[in-house]
Amino acid sequence: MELFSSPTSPFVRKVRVLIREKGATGKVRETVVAALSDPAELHAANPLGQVPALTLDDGTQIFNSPLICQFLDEELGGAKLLPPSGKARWADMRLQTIGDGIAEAAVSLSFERARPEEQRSPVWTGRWQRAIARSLDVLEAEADALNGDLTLGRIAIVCALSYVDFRHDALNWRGGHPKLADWYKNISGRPAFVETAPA
Ligand SMILES: N[C@@H](CCC(=O)N[C@@H](CS)C(=O)NCC(=O)O)C(=O)O
Repeated sequence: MELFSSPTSPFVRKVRVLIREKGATGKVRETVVAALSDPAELHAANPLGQVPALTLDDGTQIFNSPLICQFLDEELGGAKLLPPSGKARWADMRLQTIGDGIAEAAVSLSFERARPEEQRSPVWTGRWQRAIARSLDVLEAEADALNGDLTLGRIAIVCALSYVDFRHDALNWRGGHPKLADWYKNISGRPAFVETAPA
């Protein structure tokens, strides 16, 4: 299997953390590509032109990080990171959706900042910042539920918060979110997170 990867993408990082938590680095080759340079190999793996993208040995292409993570959670064996069924599964998928949503808004802010100043949209910048702020408030209110075994949803939250640190530390996400900040501090010391930290 080949994973088209990036060292800074929070979506790729979810997949890379999952692989490491399962001790399966030997089963997935990681190829770094620059998505914005439109490499042909990435387009062959994902018509949407985004990382992460996974190509199986039989040529099957799997893309969009929640789908890749779900596939690898089953394929790589070991302890499941997505709860198998019922309320726990939906709760964890919801958590993953919040994490991915924060990451999407934060990545959009990064792309917007890279544009010439006169082309930036204050309207969209404000909407993305407020989406992040509201999501952080929800996570703070639900912080007690974040404790427990590592799950895909929790991985997504760590990857999103870490990306906000990496690209948007001026947003100071820890301000007003002390329980979330404590949880993040404890969990982000896991080797799989340390090894995949954006740089
Ligand atoms: N929903 C997708 C989002 C992936 C995504 O936005 N990847 C970014 C890098 S962080 C990318 O490849 N952007 C290039 C583009 O959109 O053309 C997922 O979860 O995999």
